[in-house]
Amino acid sequence: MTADDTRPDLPGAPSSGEPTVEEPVEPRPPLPPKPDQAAPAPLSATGRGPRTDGPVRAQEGAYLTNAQGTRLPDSDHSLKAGPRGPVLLQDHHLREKITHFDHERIPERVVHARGAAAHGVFESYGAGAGISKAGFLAAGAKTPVFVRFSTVLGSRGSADTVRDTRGFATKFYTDEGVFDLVGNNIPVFFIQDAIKFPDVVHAAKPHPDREIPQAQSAHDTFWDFVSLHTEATHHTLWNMSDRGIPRSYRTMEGFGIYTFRLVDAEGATCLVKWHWKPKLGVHSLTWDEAQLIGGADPDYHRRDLYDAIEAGAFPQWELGVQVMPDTPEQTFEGIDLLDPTKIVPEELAPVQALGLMTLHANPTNFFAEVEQVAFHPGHLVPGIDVTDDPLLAGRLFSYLDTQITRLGGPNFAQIPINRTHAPVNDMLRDGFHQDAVHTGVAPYKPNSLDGGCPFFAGTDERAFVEHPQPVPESRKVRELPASFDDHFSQPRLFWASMTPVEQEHIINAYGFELGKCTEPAVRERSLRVLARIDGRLCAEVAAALGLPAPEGDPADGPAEPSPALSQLGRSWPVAGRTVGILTGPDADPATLDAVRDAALAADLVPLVVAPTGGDPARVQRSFATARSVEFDAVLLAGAPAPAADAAPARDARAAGPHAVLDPRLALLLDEAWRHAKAIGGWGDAREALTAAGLPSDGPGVVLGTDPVQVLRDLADLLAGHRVWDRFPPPAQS
Ligand code: HDE
Repeated sequence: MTADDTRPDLPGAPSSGEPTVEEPVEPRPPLPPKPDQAAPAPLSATGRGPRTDGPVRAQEGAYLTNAQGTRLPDSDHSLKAGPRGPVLLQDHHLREKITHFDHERIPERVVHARGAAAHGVFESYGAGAGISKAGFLAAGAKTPVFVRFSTVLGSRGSADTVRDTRGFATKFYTDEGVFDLVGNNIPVFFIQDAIKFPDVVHAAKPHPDREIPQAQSAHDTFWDFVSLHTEATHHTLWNMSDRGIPRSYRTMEGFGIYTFRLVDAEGATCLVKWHWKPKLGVHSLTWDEAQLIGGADPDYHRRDLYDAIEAGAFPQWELGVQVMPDTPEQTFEGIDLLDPTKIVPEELAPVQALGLMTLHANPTNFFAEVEQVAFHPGHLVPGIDVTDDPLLAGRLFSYLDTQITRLGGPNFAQIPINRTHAPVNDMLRDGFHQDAVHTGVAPYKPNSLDGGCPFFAGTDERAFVEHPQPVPESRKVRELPASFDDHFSQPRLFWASMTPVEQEHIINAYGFELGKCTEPAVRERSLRVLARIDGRLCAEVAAALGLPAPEGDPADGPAEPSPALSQLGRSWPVAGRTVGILTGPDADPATLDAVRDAALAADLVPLVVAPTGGDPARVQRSFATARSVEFDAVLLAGAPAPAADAAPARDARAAGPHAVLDPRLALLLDEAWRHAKAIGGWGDAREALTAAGLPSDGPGVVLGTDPVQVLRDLADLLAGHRVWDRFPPPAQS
């Protein structure tokens, strides 16, 4: 391996160079980062300059050193008194190596511990310039961003595809300081006051005695809490919908949830809700897929994000706002804008696009960037202000507080990924891990010894000045506004907005989750909550649990649907969607090349599955490693016969009498069918489908003689995400 190694394009390769089979022993400079990677900008601990020659990265020179830069002759053997020991205490290299290792872990985030992130850029359309003076919303402004997606409940090592809310946190490195938009993929929250956050998290986390179950809400303590605390109903319903199991981070919407106040250059204000709209549309897994992936590829969402960026299929979202007038009541069309359990339907306030975010680079080092990034809803810039939402107020305290434990002190803003791109001139001093060398002798104000520096800025010098929002005359209370008591009108709206197949998924999700609860009282109480959402939902779930369905409240009126909430019925770009191409040993290489080229031309990701491995540039999966859940659609190049390793004793999926088709592929096709995925094929594909027990003329099956045309037809089906009419929902009684 040499510094100039250029290797053939090999998606997913862990290294930027091509490794040799023999251990390299000739000293050489470190390999460069991979082309899909970026790193934090080359800034000092206090903002702009002094710049280094490149991004902030470690590892210099050819020789192994200790932390002080002293070269080392050996790192494999402790210093001993003779080959059979004892080990000597004077081995300072051993002690340094082991001591550092002993302290490699930091506390994981108390929530949102499991995440993945990428670098990107936000380009403003200028449409927000009239309502906010924030510089990054000016026409044509380009702002670097770092985005971290996450699940909420699981530990750092938990599976990606669990049913849960997803975090969607964006750090904008603007010229006026860092702006963090710390949102979720669900536009409402479980609680209306931050003081309840420890309660909801304690209820949702694993049971404190046995510490199970991991990363999921399907257990007694969660349903005990949410059935008693009915303001959680709306968020819980979204979790039980397909939104709780996204297909990909790339196909998730993001929401700021809260109402924010935007301020323009003249001081005029409006109230807004933030939205991220994915260019690829909003798509989800099926529950069966999500569970299979949890075992087959627990890193599924991470891998999907990193692979897409590596392949150049850069994920994109439009940032938009719903704009509402800033009235003294802070309500809109009867909806209390300070209540974080309420949405404003898009039909009432359309989302106006302000700019486009593109994620174009993967992190270089997970710990340094993804683990150490510290978001905070209080990182605001001039032109963006908060409202009096009691949930948001608690968050403004919590995020700063939590980083002090998690990142080991108050100087976490100096960690490279957290460094602002605006010059810092603060009077914060000292503390653990102080990275800056401050000059001056007067870190206080007023002073004359540092010439009075630093000085206050006025609004004209782009200072962040809180909007002087009047505070109504009141008295001290521990209360919420009366309008916050409405816990059911919006869950009813959400349910009414779902198509029949989406409603089926919700029924199934509640049946599963409550079926996992042990306590009859918890199930019964939860059914009472469902009765307030919809009678049929409640009856179907009750039937699944073998319980009688309680009556709803006759006072609950019919809900006006918001069609924008449904994920179905539109057509979306297929960029970055995966197509598995199932091939046998005698597949025609020229045909495969043509299909693969056509797939790449359509921005699809073709993954060729062959009986065994081989050249990883041509074949990405073997029959032994492939599973249907990796693919959004499947192509059959004929009917691949059972491979030599199709033995049940070696691979349990190989059971079954299959003479025509490899049994692993029969299972793969069966799953693809079950998950309503498009299936195409040519040659003997019809025989293969018959051998797998599937109808070759069923919905979403395209067979033909021209493989490239079959691929195009498959892509058309994929634009609707799934073959939704493969399984019509049962007739409603
Ligand atoms: Fe968070 N939340 N949260 N949260 N949250 C954290 O901060 C908290 C809430 C969200 O990728 C923690 O750095 C309170 C709503 C995301 O690093 C912590 C309340 C929304 C992330 C915290 C909420 C979020 C966090 C844990 C109730 C959507 C991951 C580690 C008032 C708008 C950020 C950390 C990342 C993380 C507190 C509710 C989004 C403990 C007290 C609502 C995306 O500070």
